[in-house]
Amino acid sequence: MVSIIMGSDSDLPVMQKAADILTELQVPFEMTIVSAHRTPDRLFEFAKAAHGRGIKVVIAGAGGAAHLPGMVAAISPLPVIGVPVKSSNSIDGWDSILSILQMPEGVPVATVALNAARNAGILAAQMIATADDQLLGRIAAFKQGLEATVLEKAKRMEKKP
Ligand code: RP5
Repeated sequence: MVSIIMGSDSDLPVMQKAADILTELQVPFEMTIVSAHRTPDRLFEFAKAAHGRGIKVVIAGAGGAAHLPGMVAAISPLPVIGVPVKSSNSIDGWDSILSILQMPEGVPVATVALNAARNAGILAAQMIATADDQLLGRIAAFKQGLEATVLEKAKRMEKKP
């Protein structure tokens, strides 16, 4: 249902976090490398075919001059969530953030924070959940878990002298 793609295997330590939360929320996904610059034909093939294969959302991560999410959004009718990656060729991460974020009108990319692949996974699950009540329930439970964790931490902090 979700396709996680990234420009290089060096993006995997960041992008794995999207896969982990999708696994936790029981959302089926695939994961592979598609490089806008090094495999442009593969990019076109992927983006043209993804919706026809039943993919509903694309999560695309890349670093530096990060053109992958924007190019997928240019070609595919699917929603694209972009993950800016602070890679070895990033100056400070801003290059990747701005390359993914500053899309022209008509071609949106839902850009998450730097390295925030976990949030990309959550957002993708939320998109899928608009047509899946059981998944919506799991996401609601996940959010309750976040609340419970913070309240527990607050209790512990308040106990300290
Ligand atoms: C980008 O260049 C990739 O998404 C990656 O973040 C970065 C570096 O790639 P490698 O040189 O490590 O393969 O296109």
